[in-house]
Amino acid sequence: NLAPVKRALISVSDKTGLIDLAKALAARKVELISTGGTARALREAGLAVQDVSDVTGFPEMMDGRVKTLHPAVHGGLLALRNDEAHMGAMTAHGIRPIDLLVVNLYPFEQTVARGADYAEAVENIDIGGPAMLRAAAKNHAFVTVVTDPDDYIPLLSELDAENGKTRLSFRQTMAQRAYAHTAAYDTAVSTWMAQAIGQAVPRRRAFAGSLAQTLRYGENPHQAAAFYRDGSTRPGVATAVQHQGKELSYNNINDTDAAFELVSEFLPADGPACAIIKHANPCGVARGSSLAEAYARAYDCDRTSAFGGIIALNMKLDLETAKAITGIFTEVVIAPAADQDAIAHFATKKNLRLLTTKGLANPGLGGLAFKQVSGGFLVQDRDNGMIRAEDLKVVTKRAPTEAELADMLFAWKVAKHVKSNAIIYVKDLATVGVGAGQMSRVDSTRIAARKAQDMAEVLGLDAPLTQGSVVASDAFFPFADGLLAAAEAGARAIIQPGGSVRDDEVIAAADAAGLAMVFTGQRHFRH
Ligand code: 93A
Repeated sequence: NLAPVKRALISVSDKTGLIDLAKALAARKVELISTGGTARALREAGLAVQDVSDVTGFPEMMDGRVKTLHPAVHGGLLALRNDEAHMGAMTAHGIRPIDLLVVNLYPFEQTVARGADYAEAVENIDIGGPAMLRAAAKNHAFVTVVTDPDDYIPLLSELDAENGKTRLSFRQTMAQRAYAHTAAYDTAVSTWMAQAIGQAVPRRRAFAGSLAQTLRYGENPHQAAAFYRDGSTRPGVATAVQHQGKELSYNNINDTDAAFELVSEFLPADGPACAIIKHANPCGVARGSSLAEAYARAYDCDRTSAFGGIIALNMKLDLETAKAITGIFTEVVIAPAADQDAIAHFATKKNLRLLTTKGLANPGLGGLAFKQVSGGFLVQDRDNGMIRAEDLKVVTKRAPTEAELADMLFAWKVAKHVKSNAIIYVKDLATVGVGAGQMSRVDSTRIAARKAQDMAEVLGLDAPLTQGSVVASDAFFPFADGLLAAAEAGARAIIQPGGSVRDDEVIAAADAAGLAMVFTGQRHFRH
């Protein structure tokens, strides 16, 4: 019943695959109409094309702001071919049907990403393109719309298989993609504008991303999954370059993100640092005099869990560190950069993925964080809280020593990246026990101490490294029991937000045990 595709309008900013597509359409006797730049490219390739200005009877005007916004275009896209009145209107106004629309939009996100100013960003908001995409997609009963160059080959296959026509199911799939494309596009504009006018609060915002990758599966093999980018240029897992190894899995991406966000807390100017992540929690974080030493110290926090872990480094990966890392099975290594000989060393390990990011992520940067709940999702500012030594309030009789203070600030940075309830024991700028994700704080405190005890046996130490350690707690101790458990494990100093109704009790217990304790006044719940 539907007629074969006879007339196509092509208007694309991304000219990838354009000429091949247009040649293939011309070979199938499809008439081509195009806008300025697209028409020029087609003519240069020797193709016959009609200018959209000849179709509308108006020149492209106002710097191209108005080129296709005309009834000769929109009537041709929107008319119901089985409606006499619609067809009558077409005849009365000299409008001819457009059966196929190929449009991709002004590269708004790329323009903004390369630092364009406000006026240039505004000029790159495509109006005519989305209008046509939405019109053609609405009329998918009769019109085929294609917006992604990856769909050009499927389109041609469809036309060949269907004698120059397309099936309804194909048009529906393409229409759905067109709406996803225009929705994501307007979202990018809205996100940019919120930032540009300083309205970064997560209110009245639209959210969308562009498909980066379809994943083999989600958290579990029975879950389908995909990875979307939000257009941010911030160094991280979404913008990293992968040098080798198989495709990242859903869990890999999640853990790699956790690892890199954590290690980015540690400025390279203060020396090398390494974080090892398992199931989104760190099982070892350390500084060292060299990167290899930082890795070795992080590994020694919990060698059992580090197996099959994800490693993030705050500096360029060197050969020595690369060699140490390949001593055990590791899933992913992410670093700002990597030396050639380190890359060459990793090449022998086919299952190890190496990612480089061209820098660290600024932990103080704003942005939004999402969490899905049934029937909706929660949006909040990302946790960019950062504490300096001068923000700390000493609440015990004993003040922390310089070394304890340095360990406290280190432990606090780690605590921000550990699932609540989070308890972290640190000694000499290395975690020695991590308690994560427990329903009671005292359990986290005990689990971390017990893990340190286990490691003391593995390392052949007389006493666990929690002896003489400092402890960070992501939220206040509601009772003195957690603090006492830490003291029992040998902790000498505590960093925590404070703010419990029983703070006095907790402080008295710390004083009685001879501990030094500081309050940050800031909490780092993470769920
Ligand atoms: O400035 S627009 O919003 N006004 C329009 O009427 C219009 N029609 C198509 N931009 C418009 N387009 C866009 O031009 C298309 O979405 C496409 O991205 C681009 C193609 O322009 P050219 O063919 O000149 O390279």
